[in-house]
Amino acid sequence: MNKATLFFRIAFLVLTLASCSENDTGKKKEMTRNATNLVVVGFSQVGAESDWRRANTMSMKETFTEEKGYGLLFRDAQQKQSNQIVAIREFIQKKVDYIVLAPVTEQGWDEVLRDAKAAGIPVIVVDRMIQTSDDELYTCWVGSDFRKEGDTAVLWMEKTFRDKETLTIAHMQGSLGSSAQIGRTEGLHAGASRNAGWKIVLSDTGDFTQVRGKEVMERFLSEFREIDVLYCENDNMAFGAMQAMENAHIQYGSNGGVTIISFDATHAGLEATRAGKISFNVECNPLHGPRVEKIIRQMLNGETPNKISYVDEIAFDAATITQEAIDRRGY
Ligand code: GYE
Repeated sequence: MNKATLFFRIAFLVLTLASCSENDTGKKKEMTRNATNLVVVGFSQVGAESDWRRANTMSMKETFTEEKGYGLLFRDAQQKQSNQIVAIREFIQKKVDYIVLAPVTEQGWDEVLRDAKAAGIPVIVVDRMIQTSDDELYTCWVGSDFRKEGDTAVLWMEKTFRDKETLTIAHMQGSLGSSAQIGRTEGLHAGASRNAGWKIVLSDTGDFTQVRGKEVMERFLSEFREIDVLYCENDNMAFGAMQAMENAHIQYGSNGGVTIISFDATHAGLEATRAGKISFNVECNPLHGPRVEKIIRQMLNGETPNKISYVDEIAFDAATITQEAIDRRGY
């Protein structure tokens, strides 16, 4: 550790300890922060529910380091919006320079964001979107086009199953009310409404986790076994569903049985795709750290970032995926 880093560490510790004390005056905190010269970022993260999420957390932590001039306050909400509201209030109280929010759900942010705005703290929304009564309550958003992801999966289904008169679909949804669930679900529903033979026979949320994915699939199989397609809104739920199918001796994959469609295309997800367990996997990129940093740099330079920025994404077909694509995958 060089001297500058040591200085920043000590200074940041002083800042954190100082702001923990409830009796502190705002003035004193301000003075302590200025002494560090760090840009303080409060990041409210959804949780640690999936490989995607862990990669996203890593990307943020690797980006907002003291070496690069940042002090990061990281708060894991354990998939509860109420925890995120507590975290944002803490960030306001600590007078962070920027609030970064990866929201659990789209709704319910107006009140706390009004407080952030009143405190003059810019809010950058990342990954999932939010719906607010007033767009000025947040500075900007960067993330994926989830509806487009759903449409990409549906186009593949239309092409792959064009000769099939009926198609029975089990739909494993992500966390209800999250943009990732809403967009991917809308895509499937639009596909089902224009393909008369498509029947969504089962539908439930597995909350984006492997454990819930397994439980939900067990229940699905106890209700209905003639499933053609499992439309699964992320890789981890797909892994859970695979365990459930293996335990129930249900065949799945590209060689016959249940065809699995998944989202995220993480390293493990791509391996399962190459093995033919997942037939089609739509990419969702979690490496948002540098994107958020770019936004903060723009603001520090007095520029106005784009209100909405979508990340480019592709998809992987089990029939064509290469080992090289997997090797290149860093998450
Ligand atoms: O697909 C899932 C994660 O919001 C895009 O959340 C994200 C989703 C991702 O838990 O794996």
